[in-house]
Amino acid sequence: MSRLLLVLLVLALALPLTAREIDGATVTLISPANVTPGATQTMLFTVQNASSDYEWIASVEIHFPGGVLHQETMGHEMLSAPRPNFAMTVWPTIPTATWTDNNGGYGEIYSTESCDVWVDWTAPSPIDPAIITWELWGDVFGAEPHYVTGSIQLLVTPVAERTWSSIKALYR
Ligand SMILES: [Ca+2]
Ligand SMILES: [Ca+2]
Repeated sequence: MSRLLLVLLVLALALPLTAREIDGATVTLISPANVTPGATQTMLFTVQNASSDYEWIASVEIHFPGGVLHQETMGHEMLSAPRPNFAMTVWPTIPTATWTDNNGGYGEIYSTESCDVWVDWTAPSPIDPAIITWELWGDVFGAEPHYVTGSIQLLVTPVAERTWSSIKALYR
């Protein structure tokens, strides 16, 4: 085999390993640890970028299993003001919360960063199945994938019933 062919073969094998991004970017639920059916609680997530080819995250979309989302309480961490520049929207019928690149061009969460996002959620009662799904879009820089998805299984804890003995115990 000629040296040129060998070099081309090595390049062909190596490139797919180094140019696959935003593969590995994730959304993780930080709190609450348990979800109470019917209660309104602040859902706090971390969005973690993991791009090795400098692709930045442009949009975050989180789908909830029913219930009501409250757009007025949406927020996100500031990484390097005024970034990230996100438009925050709730789509009630799905229900879905979105943080979307508000100024076009490159994305808003750089390739080594993580960024907290949050929204208040009134959980349905009962909540079944209790699975949140998420989607992340990159700014389409370099190699695919520019879009990744995942899911989060929620722990659902019903409100404990107050018994007479448990109420009396508060006053002992
Ligand atoms: Ca942008
Ligand atoms: Ca890329």
